[in-house]
Amino acid sequence: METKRALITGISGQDGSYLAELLIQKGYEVHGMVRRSSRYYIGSDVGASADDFIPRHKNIILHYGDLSDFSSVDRIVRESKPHEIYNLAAMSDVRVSFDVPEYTSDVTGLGALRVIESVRNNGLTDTRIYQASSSELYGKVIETPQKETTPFYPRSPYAVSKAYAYWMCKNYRESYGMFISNGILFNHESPRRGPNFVTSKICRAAVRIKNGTQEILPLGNINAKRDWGFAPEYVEAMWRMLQHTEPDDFVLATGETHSVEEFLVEAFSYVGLDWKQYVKIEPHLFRPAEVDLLCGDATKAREKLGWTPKTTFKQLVQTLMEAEMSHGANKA
Ligand code: NAP
Ligand code: G4F
Repeated sequence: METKRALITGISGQDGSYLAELLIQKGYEVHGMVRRSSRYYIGSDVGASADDFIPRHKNIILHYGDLSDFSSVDRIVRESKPHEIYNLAAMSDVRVSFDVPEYTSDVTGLGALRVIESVRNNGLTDTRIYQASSSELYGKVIETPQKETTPFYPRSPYAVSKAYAYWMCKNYRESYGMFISNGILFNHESPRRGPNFVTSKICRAAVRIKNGTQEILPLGNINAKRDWGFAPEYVEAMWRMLQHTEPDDFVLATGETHSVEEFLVEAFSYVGLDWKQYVKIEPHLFRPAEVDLLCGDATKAREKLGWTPKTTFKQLVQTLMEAEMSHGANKA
């Protein structure tokens, strides 16, 4: 039987790294789009550069490219001829998207169009595509919990760009019969989370404060509530979406919501500290428009994909703190 080929854009990110590991385990040949500046987390190769990385994993083939550059997207699609594409690359920082709205629209919005248009232009009619959509689409929420039928109300340039990508994917599915599925994922975290996201920032600070190498933790809106899950479980569902009989849109979420303050309590109590003594609320860390509450209903994913999240909020914080305690010194 022919070896299955998958192309992952954003392979160097949190989800891309877990997904690459999962697909390798399943026997795939994995192609990844990387930028010159990309760094890796796959296996023990934390921090390896692309050039070093290429010879080490015979089933991972990295291609230099950029979602803002159609010629590179198109070349990578033609070279890899993937059975499955996971479009995970994005300018994924919501707050930063307010500072770089045009760039965010180009990469996070138009980037998705470049991927699906390349597949269409190259006549890859059997290629299945996963688009990384986001619970940020729900923004100023119309109903709680949010599910696939909940109307969108995006609240940031990032979310508006993801809305554009979501609708383009849906339109290509309906117009050209392409197999494109949107995963509407609520926040999911791991020890590989980028350092600017709030869970990573809090855990790192708690350990550093405990060790005496940091004094305060500047934060923005700690009243915001999120539905936080564990990233490795979520990438498994991305794969399931592309094995499903038909393309569709699926919410992935835990169904529980917790505030940033609750996260602080758990993380700081893990190292025996009172967060109130160290957190400084900084106006510049608030967003021009905030998403106050996200809480997802993943019933459809459970019923159609057989997917349920396993890690509870407390277990998640523990996992992140344990990793931070053991690896924190290397993550400066
Ligand atoms: P992440 O860790 O921030 O990774 C983003 C990836 O995109 C990185 O590999 C980055 O490469 C790549 N990238 C950025 N700009 C690019 C460009 N112009 N061209 C090519 N690649 C580019 O994000 P994540 O948490 O893994 O999330 C994966 C996807 O799911 C993203 O689309 C995100 O918006 C979406 N999402 C995430 C969550 C979540 O809670 N994690 C929830 C819903 C949706 P470099 O290493 O070169 O920077
Ligand atoms: O960790 P965050 O930056 O994640 P956010 O904005 O929810 O976005 C993440 O999840 C989305 C899915 O819902 C993804 F689509 C997106 O790509 C990304 O992965 O912030 C979480 C909450 C926000 O309400 C924010 O205002 O934490 C609040 N917060 C308070 N102080 C802070 C801070 N967030 C960050 N990053 N840094 C702070 O100092």
